[in-house]
Amino acid sequence: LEWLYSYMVRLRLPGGFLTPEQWVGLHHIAGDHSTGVIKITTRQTVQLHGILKSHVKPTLQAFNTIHLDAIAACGDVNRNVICGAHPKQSAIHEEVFQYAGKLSQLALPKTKAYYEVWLDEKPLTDKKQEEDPLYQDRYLPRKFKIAIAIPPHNDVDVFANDLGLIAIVENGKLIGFNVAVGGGLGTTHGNASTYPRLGTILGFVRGEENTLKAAYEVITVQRDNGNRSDRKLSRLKYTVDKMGVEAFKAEVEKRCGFKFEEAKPYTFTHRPDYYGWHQNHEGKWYYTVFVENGRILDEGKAALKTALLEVAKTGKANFRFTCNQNVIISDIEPKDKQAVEDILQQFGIIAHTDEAGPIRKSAIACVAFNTCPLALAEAQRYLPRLIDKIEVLMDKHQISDDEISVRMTGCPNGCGRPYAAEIGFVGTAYGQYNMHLGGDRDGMRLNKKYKESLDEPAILQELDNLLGIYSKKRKQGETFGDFAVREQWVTI
Ligand code: SRM
Ligand code: SF4
Repeated sequence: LEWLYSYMVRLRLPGGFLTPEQWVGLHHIAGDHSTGVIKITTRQTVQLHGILKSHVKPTLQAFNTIHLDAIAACGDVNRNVICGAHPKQSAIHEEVFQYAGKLSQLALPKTKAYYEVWLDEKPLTDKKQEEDPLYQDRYLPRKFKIAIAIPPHNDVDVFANDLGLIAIVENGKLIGFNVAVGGGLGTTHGNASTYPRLGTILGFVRGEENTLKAAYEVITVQRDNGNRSDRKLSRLKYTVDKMGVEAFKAEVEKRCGFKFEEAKPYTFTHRPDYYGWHQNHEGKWYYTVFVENGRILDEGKAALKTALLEVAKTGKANFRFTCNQNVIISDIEPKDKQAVEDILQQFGIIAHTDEAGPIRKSAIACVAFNTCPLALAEAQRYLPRLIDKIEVLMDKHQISDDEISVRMTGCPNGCGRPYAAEIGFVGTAYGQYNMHLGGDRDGMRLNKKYKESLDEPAILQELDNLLGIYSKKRKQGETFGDFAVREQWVTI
């Protein structure tokens, strides 16, 4: 007898896209091998939990039959490449989605071990085929993350990534990207040398060839200069700060053989998802479903999992995950819209999405208990209940329409990006959270710690007071995060 080990499988899904056939497959694989809950992550993909050891191989083999894999979804490599998810945003969405695929491919490890171990492929006889010019014999010092944002929407939280690309569109054409480096959020309680950091823009790169080259060389500079002796200090953010932004940029430019142009102007005005029905430039329809903390299951009045399966079975829609842990039922022809709407009505999805309040819809929580081994406090199992109580306070102070961003994690690693929220809760112990304030609404400014290790009564007391002052004293259009800074509740 051995321990009853159980595992989590996370898919590599650049740009977060699934066909209806893949959705049906995912649904059944989740049912056959895991807890059954399909969990959308903050990086636009899905995880399945509770996969018993003997089910890991069948799970990966089943995913392979629907052309999905879990390669490099974890580890000291480039992770799932994320991009703006809302196809209604602009005609360039498809182009940016292609970039996500190309970047994922560019930075995919060359080893065929996944195929040999899980898919029973014969080991390569010519090991030269596995030579890896990017990862060589050492991989990266640490995980590496790439995001592509399409202004004005920052649904990917572009500055929280090691490499952030901001799409620049001129006369309706994608001409290139502003390149930001050194974003990353993980910290360690009690280790003052760790810190969250937003990416710094190095400049603009034009065209596909230069963009891919720049991305590749940012990774090689990290590979060759990142800290390999202390994993707490090994992300690109520390490399950039150790080398200095100008020296880092010069090294990337030297390896690229070209210089960055001056960064182009851009503006972000929105970060949460655009819920409900929207039509894109081609006339196709999209419905963004609210999935609280990314957990797809049949619960309460909304049979989310069944509804999405029924939609997939019609073959009339694709699926796109968002970095806000939601799913967009996408690419629906006008003639098919009613059929999808009927299914969503039947299973309570439209009511579920419409009835959730703005603060709930813009909130994020990480997994935390009971599967995350690093959790110190609850997050996705607790935030919905805390929001019930925050909503009562918002009602009391007549600000229930306010989309204040609230994010919670069960530890300081930052998986729900709490440091980039207007109100961030970071778990310190069971039932206790550091409260952070002063981030902006669009992911351009980090928050700061306001109070330490608060339990629920203390959180609600603080919020009652702060929301009351905000409601009375804010200027027209002023957000809670901006107000917190103006009031000097934290010093930014
Ligand atoms: Fe994360 C580790 C879950 C996005 C920073 N993260 C973990 C692990 C794998 C725990 C572990 O190492 O054993 C968590 C698995 C929990 C579970 O039971 O499933 C975990 N991270 C998640 C997800 C599922 C949270 C969610 O609820 O959506 C997200 C999966 C993303 C994906 O699909 O790839 C997730 N993690 C993030 C993000 C947000 C982002 O990337 O936009 C961050 C902050 C950004 C960053 O990387 O700086 C993040 N996760 C971490 C860290 C801290 C890294 C650091 O630099 O210090 C760890 C711990 C580590 O790597 O040692 C971590
Ligand atoms: Fe686990 Fe911490 Fe990440 Fe939450 S933030 S999923 S508790 S590692």
